Amino acid sequence: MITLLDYGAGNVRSVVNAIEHLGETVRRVQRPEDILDAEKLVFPGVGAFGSMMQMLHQRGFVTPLKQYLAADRPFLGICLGMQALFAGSEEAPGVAGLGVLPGFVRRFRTRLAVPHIGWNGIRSRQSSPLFAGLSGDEKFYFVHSYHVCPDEPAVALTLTDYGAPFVSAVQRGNVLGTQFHPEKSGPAGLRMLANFLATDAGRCRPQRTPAVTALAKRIIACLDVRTDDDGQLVVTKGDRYDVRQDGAVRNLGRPVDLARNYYQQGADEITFLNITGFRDFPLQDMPMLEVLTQTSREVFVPLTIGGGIRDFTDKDGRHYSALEVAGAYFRGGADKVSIGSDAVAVVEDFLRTKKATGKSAIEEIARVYGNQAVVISIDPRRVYVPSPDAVAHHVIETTLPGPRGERWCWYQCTIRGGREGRPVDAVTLARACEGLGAGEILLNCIDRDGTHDGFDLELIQAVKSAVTIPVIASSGAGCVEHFADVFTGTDADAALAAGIFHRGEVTIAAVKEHLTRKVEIRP
Ligand code: 1PR
Repeated sequence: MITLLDYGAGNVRSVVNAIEHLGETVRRVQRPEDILDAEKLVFPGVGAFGSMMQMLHQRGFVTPLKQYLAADRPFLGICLGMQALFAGSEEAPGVAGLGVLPGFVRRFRTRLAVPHIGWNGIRSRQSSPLFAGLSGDEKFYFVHSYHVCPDEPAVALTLTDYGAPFVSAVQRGNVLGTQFHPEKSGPAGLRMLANFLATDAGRCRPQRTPAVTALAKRIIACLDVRTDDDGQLVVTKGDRYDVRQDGAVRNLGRPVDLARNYYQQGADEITFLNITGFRDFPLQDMPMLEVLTQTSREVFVPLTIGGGIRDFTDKDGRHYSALEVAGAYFRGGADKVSIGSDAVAVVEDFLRTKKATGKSAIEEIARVYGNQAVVISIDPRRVYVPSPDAVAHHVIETTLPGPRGERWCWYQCTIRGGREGRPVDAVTLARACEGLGAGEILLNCIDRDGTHDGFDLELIQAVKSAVTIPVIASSGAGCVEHFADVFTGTDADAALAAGIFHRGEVTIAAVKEHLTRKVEIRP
């Protein structure tokens, strides 16, 4: 039996799912006494340092937690749950941490994008029960802006490099902590969790220690989901966003089955897009929540869900905020939500008024769940123009001339699944969304969607060079070489594909094999 310290701040479902998947039962701490009764305690910190400490105090958990830790009983802190062990954090000046380990939590000081998001490696500094069965080449999933700075170098269990080295796991006696999320780190993360759960794990070190670690480029499988004409929820796929063939919706398989398959093949992330979300009321769209709940029980990499994340008033006049819709998905097991049409409306307002309201879906969801939880899905279409100053949009010079030999184009944002073009370009949209608090851009391209012609490198580089947040290149992948092209020809952080994976033309494993030694990837 594992005791889970959940102070009610948010989604700890992934940790529960991972532990249950490993065959253990989980009991949640209800009363302070439950902490001292624990055989093994897992503390997945959620939210921000200040509110975490406040909630621990309010619920009377601080004193028993300090007693438990002082007695050197088995403890695994994850992310903020590890940071809590230290004296305090720059994230919450004046708020005391548990002070069990000497040192402080500091924000990254680097020119690289913060938060540090994605799969990075670890360099072991000492032996640990957590390392059984690990080779040392594994990567783990990180998402954080602050990292621990222990005063005693001896407590550093692993280091990771992001601009400079930082301590990515700690160990003192039976008290362990990881900055990364084992529950979201695929088989390597599950192995680490299983090592913590095991009663007889001996200490060892991985066979190899990399000289330096690096953030991996991610490979993402995207599942466009909708109901077919018989009312079944299916994975479909468009050709330039047209999902019908011979009048019927293409049916490429069942969402949970495909997601499980991609996880097993080594996908670094899975994205579900409810492609009719702009029409349907999302909170009544229970099958989509069910898909997510089921997937998160079997798939231990980050899950993103998009489609229909927006404010909504139902037929009885009850108003649901985008935050409530997103909250339902986070509780269902999502790590990020992706906002499409609503982001265009928000940016149009912002460009008109030159003011952020603080109330948009982007801002509200980022405030409550963190910037990293908000992805903006852009559906642009190329529009050729005769000269760079022909329109008041971000125009680029293209190597793919238009039908009249035009050498210039801009990328028009669309809404409602590409049905309606809006007077805003993809570069401006991405930049504005970053300013409003979005943590990542999912950059589709209607012209390339389903074509097998390769990614639109010009679009991707134009957007990537306008923002500091990660950009996911999407649309057009037709073969493994296209993934190498997008990573060598642009600064994209991740590449997403759909059709070639669903039709079995290319596997994720084949993509990774092709990229090995050309591009940093998660093995
Ligand atoms: O506007 O917030 O409700 O979100 C709707 C979401 O659904 C948006 O993210 C939008 O991109 C997506 N969507 C809407 N209609 C379609 C359609 O196809 N008719 N899908 C659609 C867009 C997603 C792409 C695709 C890549 C890769 N497809 O990510 O997966 O183009 O495909 P490929 O590898 O086969 O080329 P809202």
